[in-house]
Amino acid sequence: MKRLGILGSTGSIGTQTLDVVRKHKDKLKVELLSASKISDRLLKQIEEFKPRYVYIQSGEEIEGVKTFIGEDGLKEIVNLDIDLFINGIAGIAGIKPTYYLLEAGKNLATANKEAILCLGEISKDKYKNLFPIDSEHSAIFQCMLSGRKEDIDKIILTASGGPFLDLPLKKFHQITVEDALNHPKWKMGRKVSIDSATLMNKGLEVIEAHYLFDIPYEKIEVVIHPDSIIHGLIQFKDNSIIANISSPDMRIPISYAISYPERWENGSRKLDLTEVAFLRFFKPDYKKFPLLKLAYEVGKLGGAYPTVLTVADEFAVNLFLKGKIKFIDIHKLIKSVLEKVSFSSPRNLEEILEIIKKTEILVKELIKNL
Ligand code: MN3
Repeated sequence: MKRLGILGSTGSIGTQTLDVVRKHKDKLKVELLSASKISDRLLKQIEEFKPRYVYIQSGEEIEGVKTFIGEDGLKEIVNLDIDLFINGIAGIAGIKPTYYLLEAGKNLATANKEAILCLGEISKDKYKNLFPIDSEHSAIFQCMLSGRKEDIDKIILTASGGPFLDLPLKKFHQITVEDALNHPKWKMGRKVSIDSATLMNKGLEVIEAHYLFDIPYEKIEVVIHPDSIIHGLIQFKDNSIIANISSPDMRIPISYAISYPERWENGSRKLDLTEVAFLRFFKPDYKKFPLLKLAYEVGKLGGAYPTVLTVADEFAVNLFLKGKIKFIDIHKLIKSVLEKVSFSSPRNLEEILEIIKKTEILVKELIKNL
């Protein structure tokens, strides 16, 4: 039995992870469920999976189950007898859990790219204990199994292009929250859906790939692939390309992160290549999607900048989701934050948290001038 701890169990990644668990009750046991707070969905999950432990960021003890709460609880759960943690927390709230789990030497399957970016400068030595759930990085992880790292010519991350791939730039000022949440290919949470619409998601993934696989930015390429059938590719020095191909379904990378090196049935749809018929690839349009280009620049700067980018983006996306800023203001706001900050490279978690706090204060000031 593999004992699992699922962080963010009520979110998009968490519920799809539990879908995979339902199919393999003979091999998997949910030991810990975790969410930011108590909700009906969490209580239903506790009833169904009967975990030994529950962790919530805030709230009261839950009857009938050992409950860990808050920062102290977090430091305790990382030492529990759990074979694999799954981090499905959305956004920068995932930083501390990722940090403490890596410090405790735990196996961690993570979909939380924000934490990987913010902790990159201090924790990247420990990223070898990570199994990527992000579909592109799971793809690259799998492609890497067919060659030596030193023989990689470049890694290629594919992007669906999001809902506005064909929308002319002059109409971008009219984009509504509903338009932006309407992703054509993937079933995802709200933050990553907006990031996909701006292509910031792909920018974050470029930096994520740099830290996870220790590959220089010059060797990381993004290609728009609206069909979302190929998730990632590696071109080796002999010009042979290895690709990872499947229907777009997060249960595939989730189940692989859990079953590695085995491969398990996971409820996803089998891909019929004759149904796909043809595949399209384009270069990204940086005029329409300037955040992708900005992410490359930020990644190359390194130091505190990927953290600043992550925080500014999360803030800007939340403001857009609340209807407080326009879609095109997301880029404006992030860019002006990056122009204003100057931080030295963080050396520990405390310094990263300090950068986050100061960036949040700056964003709040800059919003007033939008
Ligand atoms: Mn992805």
